[in-house]
Amino acid sequence: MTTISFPLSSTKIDAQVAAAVMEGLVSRPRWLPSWLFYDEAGSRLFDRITELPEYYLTRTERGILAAHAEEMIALAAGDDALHVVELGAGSCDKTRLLLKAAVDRQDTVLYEPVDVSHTALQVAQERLEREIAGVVVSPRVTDYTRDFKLDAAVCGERRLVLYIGSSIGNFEPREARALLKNVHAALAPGDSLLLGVDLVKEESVLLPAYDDAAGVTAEFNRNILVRINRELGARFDAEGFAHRATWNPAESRMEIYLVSRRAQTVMVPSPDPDFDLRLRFAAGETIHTENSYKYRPGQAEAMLKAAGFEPARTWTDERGWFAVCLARAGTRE
Ligand code: AVI
Repeated sequence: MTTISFPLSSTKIDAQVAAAVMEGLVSRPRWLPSWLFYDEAGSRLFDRITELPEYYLTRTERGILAAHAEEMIALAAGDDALHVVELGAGSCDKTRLLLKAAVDRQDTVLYEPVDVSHTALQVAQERLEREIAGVVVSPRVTDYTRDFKLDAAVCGERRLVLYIGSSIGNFEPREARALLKNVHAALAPGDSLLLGVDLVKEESVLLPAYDDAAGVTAEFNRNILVRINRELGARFDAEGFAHRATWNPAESRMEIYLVSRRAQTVMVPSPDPDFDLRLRFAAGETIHTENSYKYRPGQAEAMLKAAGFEPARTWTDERGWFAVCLARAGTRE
């Protein structure tokens, strides 16, 4: 393993990663932000998760979109042309269903995926332009969780923002409200948001979805330590941490942890060697890496209302496991 020390490679080190790690790992209880999962290896592992038999979310949402894409697009477009914006580069698979329905109505559709990852955007652009004639992809590299703005609306056009995949569930309720408010502020009357949320269900379904038999989610979780080793020169033994997923009914969320299998000390270098971190983990001590909130029926709509949207329609699957909500950013005069 190449060990990177701060002074030698400071230009390469993402200050945000360093700050997040330093803050979270010295806190008690210890934690790491879940965005750290998504380096290249983590994004690939997440793609594998979406295909696992236990991970019902992607499959269920795709079923809802497949059944109702035309209606969703028709409601969002009204009599205007639709311009589709997606937060996150998106799984082309699900987005394709909506873009296909839009192209069937209006021949050409402008699709603007917004993501921090230039690579993810490039992949989405190549795939979608190749696979759906009439889709013009205009990628935007931005961290939409910090800064979300859109160009002024064109006359005769309505924007539809897609925030699907239950990504909103990885934000704390306060952060989720703030994010939705920002999206609302960027939209004009007549524009809409399509939001995918995972719903509360039996623990016997939730637990395996976040702790699969093949161990892919465990690898995804441990990859956060592999990333910290690579990017910050830390010395985590990733296998020295077990994966744990628990359902917290009081908070209505799945919680994901890394659990130290033994007492161990881990070195994390700092820019000044005098301040290198020596993290002492007791056997059984945890690092909280993710929350995944599950909503009760009606809760997502209430959150959308609180952010200024007018919920228009919600679609669910037969089992009531997942919901896709369409909400308007006000009515056009
Ligand atoms: C990306 N996000 C919606 C996933 C979820 O279900 O919360 C991330 C994930 N974590 C573990 N498995 C999947």
